[in-house]
Order: sequence, then C-alpha cells, then structure tokens
Amino acid sequence: MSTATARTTPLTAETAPPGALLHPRTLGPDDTGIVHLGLGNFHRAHQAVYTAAALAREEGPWGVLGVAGRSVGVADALQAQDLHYTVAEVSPDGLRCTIPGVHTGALVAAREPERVQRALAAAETRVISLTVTEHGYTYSPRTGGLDLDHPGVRSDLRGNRTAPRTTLGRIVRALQGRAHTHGAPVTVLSCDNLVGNGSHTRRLVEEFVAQLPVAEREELTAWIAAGQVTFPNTMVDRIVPATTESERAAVAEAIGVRDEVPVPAEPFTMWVLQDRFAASRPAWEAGGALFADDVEPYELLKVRLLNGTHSLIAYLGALDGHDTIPEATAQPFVAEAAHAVLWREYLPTLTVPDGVDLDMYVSRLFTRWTNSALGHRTRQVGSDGSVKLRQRIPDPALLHLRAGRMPHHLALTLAAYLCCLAPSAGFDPGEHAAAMADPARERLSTLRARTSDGPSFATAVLDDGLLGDELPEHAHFAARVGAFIDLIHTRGPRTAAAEATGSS
Ligand code: CS2
Repeated sequence: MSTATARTTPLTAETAPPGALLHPRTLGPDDTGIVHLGLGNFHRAHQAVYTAAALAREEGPWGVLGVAGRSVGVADALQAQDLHYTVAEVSPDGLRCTIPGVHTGALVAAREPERVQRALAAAETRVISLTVTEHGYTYSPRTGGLDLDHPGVRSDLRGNRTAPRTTLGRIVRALQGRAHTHGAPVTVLSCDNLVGNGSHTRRLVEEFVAQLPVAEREELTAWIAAGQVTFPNTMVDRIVPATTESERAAVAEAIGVRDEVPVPAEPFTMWVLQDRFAASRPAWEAGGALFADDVEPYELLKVRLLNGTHSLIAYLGALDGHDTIPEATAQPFVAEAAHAVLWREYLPTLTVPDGVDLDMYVSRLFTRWTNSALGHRTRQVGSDGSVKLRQRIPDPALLHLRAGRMPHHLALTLAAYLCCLAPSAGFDPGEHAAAMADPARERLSTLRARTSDGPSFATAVLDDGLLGDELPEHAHFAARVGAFIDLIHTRGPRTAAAEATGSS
C-alpha cells in the first residue's frame, strides 16, 4: 500500500498502529465499568488517557461506554473506527500520537435513551462520570441551585423516566432504578470546571429528587442517605481545543491512517480527585492522577488562576481582533492584564495547595497559553461565559469588595465579556466575539437594548442574577464594570486595560 493510500485508510482496530496503543488489550461491552456522559474532546484526551494508563498497569472492569448528549458525529465516527481515536499531543516540538482504546461503546442519549438509561442503571456500572460543561448541570446562575424553570428539567421532573432530556434527569432516573433493583453502589464523578463539582452535583441531584412525588422519592432518598452513591470532588486540567481539518491531516500523516475524530491536546495534564469511590475505581494514579482528601485548594487554584485568567485573555483578545489564545497572550497589554488579574485579584483569594510551587505553576500557565502550535481559539474559551463566569468571578470579587477593595480586573473581565456578547448599536466587537456561543446572548442583548449606557447595562445584568444574588448589593462594582464597558466602546480594549492597570 502506498503512503498516500495508507493515509486514506480508515483507523480501525485492525489498522491502528500497535506502537500508538496505550494499553494492549481490546475491550468489549462486558468490560464496561464506567458510563461517561459527555463524549467531547476533553473526556477523550483526559479521563480516557488516565484510564488507559490504569488498564496498562492492572486489568480491571474499567472499559468506558461513552455517551454523547445530542450530537451524533463523534459517536458514529467512533463506531466506524472500532471506538479507536487518536490523542494528538501538540507542542512546539511536534506531534505525539497515542490511541487510548478504552471505549466499549458510543451512544447518543437523544437517539437511544433507553440503552443509555439501562447502562447507567446496570449493576456492572461502578462509575458514572461527567464532562457535560458548566452549562450541562442545568443550575440557575442566580441561586446556584437546580433551575426549575429549565424546560428540560421541568419535563424530566414531570415523570419522563425512560428518555430524560437533562444530565440530572438521566442520573436521577438511573439511581432510582438502581435503588429499586440490585442496589449496587455507584460513584457519580463530575469532571467539569465547577468549584466543588462533586458537592455541587450532589446538591443538584438531591434537589431534583426532592421535587419528585413522595412515593417516587422515599426509597431513593434512603438509598442515597445510606451512602450507596458518592460524589467525589475533582480538579481536572488539560487544554483541549476543538478538532480542525488540519489536525486530521497532521494525524493521518503521523500515524499513516485516517482518523475522523482525533483530539488535539497540550502535553500538560493534571487530575486531582477525592478518593471516595462507592464501588472501587481504576488505578488512575498510573497516569499521574493525585488523590487528596481535600481537593478544594486545587480546584480554586485551577478555576481562578487558569480559567478566570483565561476568560480575560479570551475576551480582551477577541475584542482586539485575535483568533487564538496564543496570539492574544502575545499582546503585551493582554499579558499585563492577565498577570494583574492573576497575581493581584485571584491569588489573594486562595490558599496554594501544599507541594505546588506557585512561581513554577504560573510560569507554566503562561507557557501553556502561548503554545501557538495548539491554536486554542478565543471564541472557544469565550463561549458559554454566562455559566463559566459564575464559577470564576463572584466569589473572588466579593472577597475583595467586602474588604473594601475594588477588583478592577475582575470588573474588566465582565465588561469585556459583555462587550463581546451584547455590544451597543454601532460598536462592532469583531468576528471572534460574534462567533462566541452563549445561552444568555439573547437575554443580554435585550437588557442592552433597554439601557442607555455602560453603568445602567452592567447594573441590569447583575440585578438579573448573571453572577448570583450577592454582587448586585455592591453598586460600585456595577458602576466600575459599566465604566469599562463605555471605555471599550469609545476607546477600545487597550485603553480599558491600561485604565484597569493604572487603577489597581
Ligand atoms: C477554558 C477551559 O474554555 C474555557 O473556559 O478555560 O476549557 C480550559 O482550557 C480547561 O479548563 C483547561 O483545563
């Protein structure tokens, strides 16, 4: 076979280059011990890689049945490739391709809900893991609790048992089935960027259960209270961009066969978990996972220093016309604002976990953000800001405000977000901002149209509960956000950033 033909030969179990396989055995449906909700790139370059390392160290029932929510693309492509795909580690030194090979099936919840519910409820399923993004937890930004106005939540609560539409609905109905039949314990493992992701998921599950009719909830409530379900907190970290055609071509070049769904990822990866598993777990430490009793310091470190600063880079970068995070971070005014928000506003609000060398951690963050080979886009980080910023801004902002300090760069982050998503008439935030997806876009535009200037818009947005119900009590924060909005509109993001730096 010529090299050119090889590159059009599809990746399958048979054509996979053996040297790229992370563990030796091909898994079948009987090996499924994990059902994972959220078959996106992050899971496939993070948990799947740790699971491959665990299986390479010791055999176990830890194959992963991957479940996509609605989109069929990845699931169908994986099926056609015998569930194989490539993780392409991208660094300035080149490409390193590996094939985790840990999946035992790929389903789409909206297409085959009964099969998904059966798998979630099966006694053999020991871990239900989640990467459904902040958005997928159907919580209300205002209260942090279950969003009872969400149409999916409402439909799932009305008794939609066999084909729930929301992640919470799927989990609760599966737990109900387990409690009522075999009673086998299970761990619900959130791997999303929510502070206290496990505790948060537990709270949402309990709130969902509490809404069910008494007859439906008694058995389940007792079963959960008896400790049959655990919700460990986790901190997950790896920058994983969306796949583009150029990665498909580069991967085909590197491994000699065509993979339709490779996943690009940075070399860095980190996972810290509470070791609270109801029914054992894979030896993820074989892939470098850390187990700690208290994961919160790691979560705060990550969600604030990395994700919080990332948001500021993405919004300022997009407003300044930059497509990628590396291009944005290369602008001195963005790097300066990133340093300021990180060191002066996020860092004082957290305790650095023992054993983490802060200077090294931060310098590595900047190396990661400037990995230009990775091409992580400002529009990807900037998307879903309405649910992401809820995790990143209010708690640290409130700590400063209560101590009588104005967090100028946190205000700038919110202002830059609002200018990207809901610009005033006559201001063009550019194509990268226009491409940011956000469930709140329409709502924000309505609020913008109803208000006359930056401060009144910022006040309306905060009063509307975008960042919880405490920030609106600090009117001068809204005023500061509003002043930055006006400055961005009239003089651009560079002047606004300079003003923030000059004030702090
Ligand atoms: C990013 C994250 O999109 C975003 O908001 O901040 O996806 C970030 O790349 C990951 O959390 C890194 O672990």
